[in-house]
Parts: sequence; structure tokens; C-alpha cells
Amino acid sequence: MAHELPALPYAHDALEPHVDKATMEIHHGKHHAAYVTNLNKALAGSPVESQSLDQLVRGIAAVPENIRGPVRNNGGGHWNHSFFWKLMAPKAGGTPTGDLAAAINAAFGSYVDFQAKFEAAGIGRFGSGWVWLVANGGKLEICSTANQDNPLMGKAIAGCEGTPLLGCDVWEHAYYLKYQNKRADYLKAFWSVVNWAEVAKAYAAAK
Ligand code: MN3
Repeated sequence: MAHELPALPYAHDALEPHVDKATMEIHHGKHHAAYVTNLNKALAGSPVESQSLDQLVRGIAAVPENIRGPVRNNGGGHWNHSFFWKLMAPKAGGTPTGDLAAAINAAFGSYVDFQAKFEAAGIGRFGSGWVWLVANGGKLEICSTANQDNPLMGKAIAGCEGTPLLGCDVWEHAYYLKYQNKRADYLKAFWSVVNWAEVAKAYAAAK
């Protein structure tokens, strides 16, 4: 079955003023939609056409070489954005609680230290990519990937490995209309829309 663009779980303007309506319209309706279209194009008639998105991303090294590049970029893009929309919510933000909060404190010292490290990793990603909180072998780690690579692709390919719990898109298309060159301000604003209940769900599943 062809891959499909998931509906946004909220209205385009629901994350205002932190993420603006125009950015959400273009980001979901144009950028994410293009990843889905181009993924389907790359997969058409190939031996991995019937694989799930998760199988394609985790098994990227086994995707036939003639389509591996486009599947890596567009399959990664589809996975990353589908995950990203759910990680944000209107009237969200606040701080993590329960097991997740304890694991963040254990790994990074405090929630504030975690935020500083996550922001620094996002600012430090040269060009386009993502910053991630991952569960890797029972430990929480922060890392970043280039382009549309995903930690599930593994260290050899993505330079980062583990199960994504939280991810933030640091491509300019994610913030330029509102924040222009100020990626740091966008990363600070991101905390106001993080859906910690969804992150906690991913953490519970990864354990
Ligand atoms: Mn994006």
C-alpha cells in the first residue's frame, strides 16, 4: 500500500504563537507531503515496496542500492515528520513527569541541564537536520542527525543510534518564516509545545 500523509493532529494555527500557522501549512502540506510522494515514487515496483515505513527506516542498509538514497531521504523525512507532529500539542509544554523525569535527571543532572544540552545540539547541527533525545541501551542520550536521517538507521549511517523519544526539526523550513536566522530562539520556543505525554509513551515503549 502506498504511504500516506497523516493528518495533523491539531489545526495549523494551534501551536501559535510558538510555531506559526504559515510555517505549519507549508511544513506539513508541502514539505512532508513531498517526502511521501517521492518515497512512493522511489518504491514503485521495487522489492521493498510493501515494507512498512518503520521497516524501511530500520532496514535502510538492506534497501536496494539504486533506491537507497531517495528512500533514506524521503522515508526518513516521512518518519521524522509523522513523529514530530505528534510530539507537539497546543497548550502543552511544562515539564516531564514520573519515570521519564527520573530518567532525564539521571542522564543529564536536571531538566534544565537537559534542555541546555538539547538546544546546544540543535544549534550545533550545521545545515539541515534534527536533534534527538533517544533511549540507547537503557540510557537516555542526546544526538543529532543530518538531513532526514533517523537514529533508527543506526550509528554507521545516521551517526546516532537509539529509539527516538523526542525530536526537533532544525531545517530552516521549520522556523525561518517566524524566527529567520535565530534557530536558538526557535529551539527555546519548542519547549512550550512539547507534548510530554507522548514522549513518556515512547519512553515506556522503549524500555
Ligand atoms: Mn521539516
